[in-house]
Amino acid sequence: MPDLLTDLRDAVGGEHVLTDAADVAAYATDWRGAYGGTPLAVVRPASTAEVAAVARLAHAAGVAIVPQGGNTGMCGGAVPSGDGTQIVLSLGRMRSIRDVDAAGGTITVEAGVVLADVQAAATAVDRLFPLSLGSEGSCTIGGNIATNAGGTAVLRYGMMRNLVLGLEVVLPDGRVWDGLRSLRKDNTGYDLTQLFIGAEGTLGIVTCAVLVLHPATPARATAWVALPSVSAAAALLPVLREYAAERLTTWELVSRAALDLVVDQGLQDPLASDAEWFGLIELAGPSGAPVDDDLERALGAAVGAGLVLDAAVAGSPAQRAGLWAMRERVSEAQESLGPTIKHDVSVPITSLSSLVDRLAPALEHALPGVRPVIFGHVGDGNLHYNLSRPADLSGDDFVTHTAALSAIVHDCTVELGGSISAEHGLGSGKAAAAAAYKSDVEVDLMRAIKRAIDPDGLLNPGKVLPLQ
Ligand code: FAD
Ligand code: 2HG
Ligand code: ZN
Repeated sequence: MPDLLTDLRDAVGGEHVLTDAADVAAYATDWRGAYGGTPLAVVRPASTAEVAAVARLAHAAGVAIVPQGGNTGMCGGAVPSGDGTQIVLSLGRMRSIRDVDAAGGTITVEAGVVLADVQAAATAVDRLFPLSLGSEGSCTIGGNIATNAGGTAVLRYGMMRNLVLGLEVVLPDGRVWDGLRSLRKDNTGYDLTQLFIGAEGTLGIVTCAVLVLHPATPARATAWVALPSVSAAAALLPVLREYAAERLTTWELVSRAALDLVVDQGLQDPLASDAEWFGLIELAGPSGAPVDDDLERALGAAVGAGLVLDAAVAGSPAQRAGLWAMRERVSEAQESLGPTIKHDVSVPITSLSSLVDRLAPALEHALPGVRPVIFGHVGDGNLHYNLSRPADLSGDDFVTHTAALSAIVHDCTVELGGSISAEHGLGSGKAAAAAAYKSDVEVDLMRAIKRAIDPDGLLNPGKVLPLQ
């Protein structure tokens, strides 16, 4: 493709079209090394006009584009195929915060802005951008929108789709849709903004977004609790809500196996408890909100009802950070056991304990010694039911069991009325499985939308929907 590469260099500048193996390596493989390929080139445009020019050129040449933000995704959505035919389009140079409107409660940011930078810009004007993920230091707003990211404050603020008012999107043929509106009400037909959210770069390339800012919540109260069971974790949610109402922002679960992993990494166990289940609770509110009292009363009621065995309440910002680390470091700590087979499932919260009770024996039967490392967003009914290899099995041998083990987890989840991807999306890794669980009608509708917007199938092919 010498002509295309020349044209791309003319469009974005020669130094921003990477083709050397060493230069493209970081863009070719995901952060875990679980998914990867070989790009034709990595192109790094700096503006919406440059993104549009790249899309036009690729469209004319019949070359596919894979949008990429921070490359922290879990399902291989941001990496190219292995045949050297696809362009990775990195939004990493589009890092401008175009506008902050504290009075109107909005912030307008380009797609490559890192989530933590948006949070900091909101804090600087005494507001809150509430999306909160363990990867917030490197994931981007474009990636958060494309995956409809969740995280640890969904209970109070919803998922990313609840935090987006307007979008600017480059379409597969290079046209630009300017939907950068900051309206709270707009019933003028199909909601295109929501269509692009969660589409994982298969319908358009997000270049800019208007996001919602919330009031700042400087008052925070945080506890780490030991629990008798998963059903107690589920039963605790209405108790916490009764005492904290909308001040409850976080209710997260950590299993014993997950706790042991972070303790092995040098973190200090906040409770010397031999319980099998633990949790992180956070309440937040405006300055002066009685979050400490609310938390104390909620924990008192929970202990009285036998739902909490023991609790440690953070007495300082450092202690709070220590409690949060027990939850946020699990994902990274599990990598120390070798390759992880990840599952990101959700079920109605009242079915969580059935899910856990059914899966343990079924997985042990399928692969004796397999180690579940379970954690996640229990308040949202969302568990990361991750698996590590049996001690006597190599990582390479372990991953050959992926299809069989994932089928057990996913079948059980679907039987309980759940979803096989709660917050991470489908990428290439789960596209076929999701299609198999959906009805023909649902898959037909999804394919019709894809064909209408990307008739040549040039935007992130094979992601979300399997290739036909
Ligand atoms: P990428 O990985 O680069 O891309 C993800 C998908 O979005 C790909 O399909 C890509 O093609 C598409 N895409 C990226 N940018 C654009 C764009 N501008 N336009 C169109 N498509 C685009 N996720 C959660 O939901 N909740 C969590 O709690 C959470 N915790 C995490 C913790 C850790 C330690 C890690 C490593 C990851 C975690 N994630 C979590 C997953 C991940 O961080 C999110 O999916 C995040 O939203 C991805 O952002 P990114 O910029 O890295 O996107
Ligand atoms: C989290 O909640 C992330 O920590 C990562 O969604 C989950 O590593 C995982 O499977
Ligand atoms: Zn998560």
